[in-house]
Amino acid sequence: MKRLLLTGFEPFLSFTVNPTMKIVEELDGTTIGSYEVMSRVLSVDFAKSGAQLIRHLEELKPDAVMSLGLAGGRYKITPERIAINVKDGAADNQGHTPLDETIQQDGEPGYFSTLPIRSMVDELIKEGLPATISNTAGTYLCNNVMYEVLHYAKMNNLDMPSGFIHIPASHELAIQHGKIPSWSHADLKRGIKICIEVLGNK
Ligand code: PCA
Repeated sequence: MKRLLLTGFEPFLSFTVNPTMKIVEELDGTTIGSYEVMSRVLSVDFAKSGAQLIRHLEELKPDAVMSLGLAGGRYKITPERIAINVKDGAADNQGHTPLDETIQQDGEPGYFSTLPIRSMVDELIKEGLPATISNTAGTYLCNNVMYEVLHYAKMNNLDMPSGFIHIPASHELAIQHGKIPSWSHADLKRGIKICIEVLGNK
């Protein structure tokens, strides 16, 4: 059985709940397609989350990594195409606001996702769930985490499919927030399970 490291994030900014946290916690220890899921929740912290993730990679030695993040305001499931070597954004949960910084000084300007993003989108749509490839993961923590994993895989010559998927808000979050579109938790979770199945068929 292959092992998948599935990560989510804690709440941040005006988002009092992070739907990715509940999804990864519920999928932890389950088997989906050819993968056994091992979940971890990451901090929204520019100084910490990269190192946190590398520690999980070294400890769990997964065959693949799928990281999830909330994109409050998006209304589709959006596998990300690329992570860029930039940290810049709103305050993280420790109040850091990096400006035009690089993530890794010796890193490439960008790394493409090595997850089967086109097949994931095709299958989600076939299953009736709105989805599209996103061409920007932003420059906040989600981009940061996606970049760190792909950089680590490259530096260590690992054949480890890795990448990031942004998801819309859950109804629970949207009602608290008041100004963003949302999906049911069940549909968000089903979407992620479909993505893991597609990865397993790769
Ligand atoms: N989404 C943020 C960081 C944490 C999360 O769930 C992002 O898109 O960068």
